[in-house]
Amino acid sequence: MDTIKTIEGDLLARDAKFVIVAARFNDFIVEPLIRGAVDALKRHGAGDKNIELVRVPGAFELPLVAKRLAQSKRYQAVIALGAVIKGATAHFDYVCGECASGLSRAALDTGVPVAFGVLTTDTIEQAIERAGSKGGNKGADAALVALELVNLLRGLDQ
Ligand code: INI
Repeated sequence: MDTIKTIEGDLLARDAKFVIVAARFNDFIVEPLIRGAVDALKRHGAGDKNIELVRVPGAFELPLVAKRLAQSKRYQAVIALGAVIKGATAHFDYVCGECASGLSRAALDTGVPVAFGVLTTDTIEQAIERAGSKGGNKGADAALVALELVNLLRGLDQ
């Protein structure tokens, strides 16, 4: 493998601009995801002026707004954050399904990376674990994926 040309994105933010789009629903989980994403971007060199935050009501609304932000060409990547926690009805399945497929479509339709930092958990405990406790911070993970994709796409253009 050492002898073949390999293209990978590194984790240096350089001058890239990022926008976080975050759901207010389950904000006690989403706020730590936002903090994790911002912290990860800053620790990899992004300045305050290169990170913006947009809030939407719930995870179902993330795709529309993520797509609009991606289309704006103002950002090199969009980081979508939310928390969908299973309830007693099928609502969870509809919100998760539309959110995941819509975010994927936003990226494919625009060519701008859209990181999927939306927790989809059976319980509140599972969400807490993934929002900055023993399961790490999925907001930070999503931010680093966005950063890597920005640099990978730049590498593919060269
Ligand atoms: N939105 C979430 O972000 N998380 C949830 O857990 C959730 N649940 O369980 O209902 C949720 N629902 C709201 C949804 O995202 C929309 O905002 C709403 O349906 C209006 O379009």
